[in-house]
Amino acid sequence: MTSVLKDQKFSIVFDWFDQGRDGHLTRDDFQATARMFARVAHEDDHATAAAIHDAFDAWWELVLEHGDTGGDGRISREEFTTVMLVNVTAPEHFDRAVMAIADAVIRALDTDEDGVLSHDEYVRLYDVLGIPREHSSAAFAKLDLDGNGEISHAEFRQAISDFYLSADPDAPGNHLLGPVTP
Ligand SMILES: [Ca+2]
Ligand SMILES: [Ca+2]
Ligand SMILES: [Ca+2]
Repeated sequence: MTSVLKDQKFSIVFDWFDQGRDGHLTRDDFQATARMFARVAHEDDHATAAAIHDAFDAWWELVLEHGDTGGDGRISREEFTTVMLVNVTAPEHFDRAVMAIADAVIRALDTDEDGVLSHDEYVRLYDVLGIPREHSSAAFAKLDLDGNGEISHAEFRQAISDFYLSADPDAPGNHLLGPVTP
């Protein structure tokens, strides 16, 4: 198994984070992406918004410290896919920079506070992030691993792990952001 699939998934993330659409990632891009994610939180829920911003700050610091091999203070696509593979998804970094966002997002999406995400609760994430609905309903079906019509905290964490860590083309979490075809 090569890392072609992972490269492709990280490249999707790169395009998603490149809010300035200039082909490089900067601190501004990460902060803009954090603001977009923080919109899932209720306007009074400052703790969740802060957790999301802290995690994106940590992610950016990792990317800049370990990934800016060209030393120009911004991150090219190649620098990003490499630093994601080598550093950000390493066990000592992944929870703080990536899973912390997932945990905050789940709390914000579970508006009825029953500990699981219904279809309507889940697809609101995609609306906030600007991902088309046709992808969100397909993703919900794939990520609901036990098929009980709800996405549990564990199922969502598994999806995030699959997406960022798995080189398996059949991993359900590959569908997190829509179709992936290496
Ligand atoms: Ca660079
Ligand atoms: Ca719920
Ligand atoms: Ca389920």
